[in-house]
Amino acid sequence: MKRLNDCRLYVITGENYHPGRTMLDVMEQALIGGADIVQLRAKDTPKREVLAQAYALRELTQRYEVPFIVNDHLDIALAVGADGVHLGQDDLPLAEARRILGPDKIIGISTHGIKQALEAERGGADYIGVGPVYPTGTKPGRTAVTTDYVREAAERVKLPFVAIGGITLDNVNAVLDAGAAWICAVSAIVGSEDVAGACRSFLHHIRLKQIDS
Ligand code: 3NM
Repeated sequence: MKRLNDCRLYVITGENYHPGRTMLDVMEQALIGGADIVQLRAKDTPKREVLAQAYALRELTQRYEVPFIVNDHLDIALAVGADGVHLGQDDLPLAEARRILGPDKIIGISTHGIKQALEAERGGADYIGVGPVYPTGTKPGRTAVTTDYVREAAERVKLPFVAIGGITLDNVNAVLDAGAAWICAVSAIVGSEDVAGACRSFLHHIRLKQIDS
């Protein structure tokens, strides 16, 4: 199910939800709001807990028929039958991940500049992340790549790419104007009081831009 060209809104699990909400509640609301690909990212969570969350999200995403990606943990992705993995620049190299996962699983790679993007493309990634577009507390300590890199990716990268990092309803239009067709947001969605509504609003902006161009 590699339908990445059609993806518009990628929602990743966060560490901070609106008070009183569980991860599963929030992700279900995101799916109701139209998230069309979901990633489990749990950097500071014990692995057995990540595994349990992955089983639960696998079941949920199957019900909504959207691809399910696991950040970093190939073993967990394989164990739960996820659709793929997302890897950072310091995680397992792409070639090794491909050897383990085979040709059918989705592999996404975080990139922070055009050199990394072209390398991931040559190496057989299925999509790349382009970011962080703006400074973000979700991935602190990384220099923002700004919409300049989004523009460069739109011009030079043939793979589907998702713009990520500090994207909110206030700045998403600038990211779309720079050429992104696919947007990822964590805090602006999972931290919202109305998660489904936040997703609908993002999708509204994305669709308006598509109609425009
Ligand atoms: N990866 P928020 S930025 C998980 O640039 C992640 O590769 C990034 O969260 C990258 O929408 C990021 O809350 C954080 O800024 C995205």
